[in-house]
Amino acid sequence: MQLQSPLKLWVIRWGPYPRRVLLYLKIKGVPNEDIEIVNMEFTATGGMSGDPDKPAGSVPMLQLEDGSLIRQSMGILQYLEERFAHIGSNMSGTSALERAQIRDMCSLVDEAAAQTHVYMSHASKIFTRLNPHQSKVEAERSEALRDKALRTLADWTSDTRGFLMGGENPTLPDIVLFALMQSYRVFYGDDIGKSMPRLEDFYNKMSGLDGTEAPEYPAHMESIAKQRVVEL
Ligand SMILES: N[C@@H](CCC(=O)N[C@@H](CS)C(=O)NCC(=O)O)C(=O)O
Repeated sequence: MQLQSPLKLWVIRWGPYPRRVLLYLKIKGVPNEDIEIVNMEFTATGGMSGDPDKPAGSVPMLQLEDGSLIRQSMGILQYLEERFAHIGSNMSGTSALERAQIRDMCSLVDEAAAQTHVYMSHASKIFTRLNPHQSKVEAERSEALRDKALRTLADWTSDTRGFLMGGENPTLPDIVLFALMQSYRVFYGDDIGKSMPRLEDFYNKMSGLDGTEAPEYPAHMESIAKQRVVEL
């Protein structure tokens, strides 16, 4: 008899948001058999292929045993933290204060991630077809807003080194910030966080952990992603 996986997770392995969840599963040490991972890919027209049964919407997307869906990476991470509370180290905080601080940091990383996406949608050649109105002004504006959020995070954590909460183990903001920085540094060739020593120190610390190696990016997309729109 074939055993059914209890949880189903749709991802694009190299996408910055699905990377959050895949990194989490690796670092947390969730056994492979506890979660079925379904790989999707972008199509040339910006859609997704790989599983015709995937419900509409972005990835990552998590489906529970009863068919319920969790559709946002932060919701998924929060759910997995409760579901796998018995595995690995706690990553969501062990007191009201820690949980609030971790949430604060994740919100700030989400702000930085949204601005980074807007920035790249104006700056990288990979978005020229999807965004025919690429603009130097908009690129610079969103890059500045991204850096403001990242600098705030660096300031909040200036009295710690390594992981953002300063402890022995990574927590959720480490996972989401690293997924963002690694994706944009490696896939887009961007220098995100390079001028901020606190974040550079964080990035080096995370890079030393097992399971944080960069994923394989589709080569034909990576070379276009690294090209900047001429007039920028
Ligand atoms: N806020 C969402 C963002 C997810 C997202 O934008 N995922 C990208 C892949 S990295 C995607 O699925 N894009 C295609 C779409 O939105 O249909 C989250 O945190 O999960």
